[in-house]
Amino acid sequence: MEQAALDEVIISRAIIDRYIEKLRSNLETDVVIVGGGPSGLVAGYYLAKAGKKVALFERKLSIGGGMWGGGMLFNEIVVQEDALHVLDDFGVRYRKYEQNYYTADAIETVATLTAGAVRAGVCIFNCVSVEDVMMRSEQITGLVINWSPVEMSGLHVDPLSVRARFVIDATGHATEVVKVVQRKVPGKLDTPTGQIEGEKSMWAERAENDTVRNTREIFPGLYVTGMAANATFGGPRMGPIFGGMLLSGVKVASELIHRLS
Ligand code: 48F
Repeated sequence: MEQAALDEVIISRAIIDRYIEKLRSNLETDVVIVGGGPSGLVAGYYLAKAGKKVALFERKLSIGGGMWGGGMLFNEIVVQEDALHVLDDFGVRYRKYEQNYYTADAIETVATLTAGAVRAGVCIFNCVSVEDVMMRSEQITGLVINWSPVEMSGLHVDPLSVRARFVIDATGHATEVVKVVQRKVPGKLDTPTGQIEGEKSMWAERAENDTVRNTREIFPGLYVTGMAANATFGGPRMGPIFGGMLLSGVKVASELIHRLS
C-alpha cells in the first residue's frame, strides 16, 4: 500500500496554526495559574470541570513541579487519608502503608494529574515564564509572560500580556508572583506584616494544615495555593507528603468557582 504524502511545511503549518489558536483563545480567561505543580494542576482541574476558562503557565518543559522526584529522588509520594478523594477523582492508584499513610507512584501521579487537568479543559503552556503582573489601581488583572529560553538566556526581548479575572500563584517555595506584587504593585499583601512572611523549616503535620488554611486571596485578584501559600503566610515546609497540596488546589478552585458565579 502506498503511503500518503507527508509534507514538512504542512507539518510546520499545522503546529503553528494550532498553537496560535490556543494562545489567542487564552489571552483572556477566568483564571490564570502560574506553575504546574500538584496544587496548580488540581486547582485547574476543578475550575475547568466547573466550566471556567483556565490557562496555566509553567516555566519548565515538564509539568509536575516538585512531584517527580518523590522524596530525595525516591519516586514515591505519601498522601494522607483526607486527600485520597482527590486521587480518586483523577484515577490515581495508591496503596495503604499504615493507618493514614498512603503511597502513590510519583510518575503516575504527575502524569494522571496532568492528563486530568488537560482533559478537563485547562490549557497548559509549558516553557513560558511569568515575569510580572498586569495591574490596575491596586488590583491584579493578569500576567506578563515570556518564553523561558528568553528568560534563561537573558535576551532583551519584551514580553506579552494575558488578562484574567483571577490569578493563582502556584509557584511553590519560590512564591514568584507574590514577590513581584510585593515589589512593584502599590498596596499591601493581606498578611500580618503586609509583606511575605517567609517559609519556615520542616514540620509536616502543622504544614499540611497550614497549607490549606493559608490558601486564599493575598491581594485583590491574586490567590496563593500550595507551597506558595505557606511561604507567603510563614507556614513551615512539609517534605514529600502531598495531601495538603491537593486539598489546597481543591480549596482555591472552590473559592474561585464561587466568586466567578
Ligand atoms: O513546587 P511545585 O511543585 O509547587 P506546589 O504545587 O507543590 C509543592 C511540592 O511539589 C513540594 C512540597 C510538597 O511537599 O513542598 O515542593 O506548591 O511547582 C511549582 C511550579 O511552578 C513553576 C515551577 O517551574 C514549578 O513547576 N514556576 C515557578 N515560578 C514560575 C513557574 C514562573 N515565574 N512562571 C512559570 N512557572
